Amino acid sequence: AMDASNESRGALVVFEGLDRSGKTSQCGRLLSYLEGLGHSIELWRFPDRTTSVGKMISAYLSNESQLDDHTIHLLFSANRWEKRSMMEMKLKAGTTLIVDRYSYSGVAFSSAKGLDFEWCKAPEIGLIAPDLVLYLEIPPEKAAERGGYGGERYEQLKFQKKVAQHYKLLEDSSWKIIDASQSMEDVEKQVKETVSEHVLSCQKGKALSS
Ligand code: DGP
Ligand code: NA
Ligand code: NA
Repeated sequence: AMDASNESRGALVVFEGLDRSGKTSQCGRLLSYLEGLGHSIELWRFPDRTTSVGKMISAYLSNESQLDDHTIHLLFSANRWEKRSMMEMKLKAGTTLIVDRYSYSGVAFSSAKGLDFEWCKAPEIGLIAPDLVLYLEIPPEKAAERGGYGGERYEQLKFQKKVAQHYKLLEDSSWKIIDASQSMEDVEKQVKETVSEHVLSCQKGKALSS
C-alpha cells in the first residue's frame, strides 16, 4: 500500500561527532562511493554558512560577534529549519542526502554550555528524522592531536570533552557508532558497510516489494 513516491524516497544519512573526528572527509568519500553506484545523491552540511542566518552563525563561530547562548542556539536551529522544505523535496524526489552535522550537534554543543537539555531539543522537533546517524567516535584528546583545531569558538579540548558527554545522551536507534580513531581507510570501510547494510538494503527491499 506504499505509494510510488514513498518507495523511491531518498535516505537521510547524518554524520555526527566532535570537531576533528573526520566527518567532513568521510562525507566526501561516501559521496563518491554512492555516486559511483549510480545513486542520486547530494552532500549537505550544517551550519550552512551561505544563508543570511548562516553568516551570523559563522561570525559568531569565528568570534567576530558575541551572542547570548540561547540566541545562537535558536539561530543554528533556524538554519536547519530554513532548509527543511528543500530537504523534503529532495528526499521525495529520490535523492539521498548525506548531511555533515544536524540536530544532534545542536543539542550536544549547546547543552555542553549548560543550557537545559529539553529546552535545547525543543526547536529541533519537527525537522526530518534521519534514517541513519553515523557517529564518528573519537577520544577528545586524540581529536585534538589531529593537526590541532582551527581556532573557532568551540575548538578547545575542555569543551569538546563536555560535548562528547552530551552526545552520549542523544544516542537513539538510528545511531551506528563508528570507531573514528582508526585509519581514514578503515573508517571509510566501516562507513560504507554500515550504509550498505542499513540504507541501501532497505531501499532495495522497498523496490522489490512493489
Ligand atoms: P563545522 O562547520 O562542522 O566545523 O561546525 C562548526 C562548529 O559549530 C563546530 O564546533 C560544531 C558547532 N555546531 C554545529 N552545529 C551546531 C549547533 O546546532 N549548535 C551549536 N551550539 N553548535 C553547533
Ligand atoms: Na569546526
Ligand atoms: Na567538519
